[in-house]
Amino acid sequence: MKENDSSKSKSEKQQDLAVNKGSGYGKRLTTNQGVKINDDNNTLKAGERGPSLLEDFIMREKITHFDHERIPERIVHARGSGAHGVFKVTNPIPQFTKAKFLSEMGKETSVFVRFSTVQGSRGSTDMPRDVRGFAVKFYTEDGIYDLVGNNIAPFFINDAIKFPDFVHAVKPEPRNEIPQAASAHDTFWDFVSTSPETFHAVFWLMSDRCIPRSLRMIEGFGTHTFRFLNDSDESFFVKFHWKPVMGLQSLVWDENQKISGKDPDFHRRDLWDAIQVGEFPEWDLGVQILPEEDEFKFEFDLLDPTKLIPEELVPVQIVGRMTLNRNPDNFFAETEQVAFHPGHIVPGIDFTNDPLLQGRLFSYTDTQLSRLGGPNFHEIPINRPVVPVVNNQRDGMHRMTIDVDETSYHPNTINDNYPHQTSKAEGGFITHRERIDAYKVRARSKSFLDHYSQAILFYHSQTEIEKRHIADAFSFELGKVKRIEIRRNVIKMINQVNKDLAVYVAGKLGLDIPKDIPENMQHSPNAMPEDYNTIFVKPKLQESKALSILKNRKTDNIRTRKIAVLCDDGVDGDQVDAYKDQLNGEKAMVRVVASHLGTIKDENGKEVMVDDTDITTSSVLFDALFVPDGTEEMFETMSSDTSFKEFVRDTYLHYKPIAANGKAVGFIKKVIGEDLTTTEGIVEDGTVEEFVDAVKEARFWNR
Ligand code: HDE
Repeated sequence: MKENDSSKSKSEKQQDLAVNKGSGYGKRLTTNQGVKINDDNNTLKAGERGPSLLEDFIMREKITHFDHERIPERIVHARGSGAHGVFKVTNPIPQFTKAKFLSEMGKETSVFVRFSTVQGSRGSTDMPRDVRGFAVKFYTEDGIYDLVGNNIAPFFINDAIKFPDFVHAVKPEPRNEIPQAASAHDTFWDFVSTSPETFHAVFWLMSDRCIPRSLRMIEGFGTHTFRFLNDSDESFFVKFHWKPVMGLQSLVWDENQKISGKDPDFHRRDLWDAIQVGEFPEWDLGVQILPEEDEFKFEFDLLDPTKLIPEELVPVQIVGRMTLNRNPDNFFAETEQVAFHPGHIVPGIDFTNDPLLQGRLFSYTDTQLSRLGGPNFHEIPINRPVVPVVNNQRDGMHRMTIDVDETSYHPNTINDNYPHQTSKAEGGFITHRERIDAYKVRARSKSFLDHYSQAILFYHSQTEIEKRHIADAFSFELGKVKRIEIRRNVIKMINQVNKDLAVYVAGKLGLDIPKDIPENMQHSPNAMPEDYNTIFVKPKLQESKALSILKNRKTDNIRTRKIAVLCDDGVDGDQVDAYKDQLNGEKAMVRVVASHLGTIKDENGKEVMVDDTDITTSSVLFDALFVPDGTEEMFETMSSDTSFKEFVRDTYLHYKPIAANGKAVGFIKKVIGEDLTTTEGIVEDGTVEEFVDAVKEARFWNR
């Protein structure tokens, strides 16, 4: 519970207290029928050692309920973490939309957000290389609005009918259900190699964006082009963006894999802990707005969800800020039962004909019917709008509402025609009037067939370090693919994007170096393994700065950065205290790591509290390391312990800041050994301020 949250009313605080104690606090155990239970520990038996009796309604009720505790997990995005918060308008945009939650300065709307991975099961690791779902439910005064997006801008396919194929390909393989939560296997890359429309999103997947440091440090994208409608019925195209106030940060792949073993709940825990200590994660909601008449202005199609609109072409305007300030009270009731749907829109927002979006509009209600067991999932507390729900829908599985009206149809005379419709002027929902004059066809627009131009733009917008990471990611993923033909085909596709990258990855896979594509054949179907029904467009824009993480780094503070103080008996306790005080003052999270729990004795015999041991934690769970000075004996002990040494080495090899004082300088240099290529990012006998500056930098890539 947040003690520092002064914005809470007394009754909210009392409610918090009750929640903390639990709803059963101070009460008696009963059955589901309200009968007080006398013995909850023993089954009714014929004699103490005799058979159990069928008539034991208490035991049978308890076990029956337990047997049905699980509901089907989500088909995709099964692994997720949620949080409550508030969205506040900072720059209202009534000129573009009449949606009330966006058009009044300072207006606050409650939200619930669920972040997720895509591929793995509900119990899978938080740490696959994977897209993160970023779904936001706004409880607006006009009803529920759901913005169900991802942390990557493009999607993998551009027609809904391909979604089951895409998901089957990326999920564990059907015969042995291997691998869990990983795209590094044959069926995924087989799909990629036969569906080049995936390739732009694949580049995002291979980039550092899909191994984030924290869910608090990811961007969100609505992906599709939506519509805004203002009070005068003018329509604008809009793309939604969430920009994390903390900036974007990622892990390195080796570190990411190790975290997956050391703490598979790493992201869930990080989000929970930050909110719990009052370090509330924040995002700005941005919109790219395009007038109707500009629909055909670009070399790509706005309706194609495998494309983004570069921010250089249409800038992102910030509308408001979302702050996540409360952890769920119950994971199942809220995070598991929340039901998002891109079709939950409010007046002022509307759809476009993006064929992926159109398919989603069918899918999300349909999936809740089997996942949440019937048509009344909107009555589950987390899904309820904050405005009254009044209509003639009745009954069905798990109906909570007790309808008392004489009629359940419209129009009627018996109930004076209530509930009745709402006029447009009074805020009734009106669909945008769009003229459609076309043949009914099963086809895809030719404007959707450019599969490479934005993959090229994305790759060219990265720094050299990020390009290296993409190259290594392709090498890892394709290296796990068993069928050589699939690897070869993907190399040919990479060659369409960048020759050097294709050469590097081919080298790692032991494949022939791809041939130069002659100038006049570049971006030509003839260079491809077969005709993929692709058109080749050379991107006009060479670079978009917004696409790189490192070009947009934020280095202004070290809030919530996790810092390990590695030491043991004999440490300089005053140094530990001084660093802890100052780093905690900067709102970093400092933990003392030693060889045993409890306390260690400093060189003067004073006790120092230990938070973790070198075997309960690991350097990969920290952002930076401080090794204080200490006695010769302390460094002898630490030098003879493999896990202490691994701690120091991994911190260095994962490019993270290190501060070392006194004898610790020699210790860390000896431990890092011949891998010590530069002392960049190592603060030797420096001040705490110098260390804080290094922690702000986060990584020192020149090592
Ligand atoms: Fe989803 N998607 N999706 N999706 N999606 C689901 O709905 C689906 C797509 C996204 O935290 C499911 O309630 C189809 C794009 C998120 O609860 C399901 C298509 C984007 C979440 C479904 C797409 C997303 C889902 C599974 C192609 C980003 C998790 C459980 C036509 C812009 C929401 C559920 C949460 C969940 C279907 C494509 C994001 C099966 C058919 C594009 C963040 O209905």
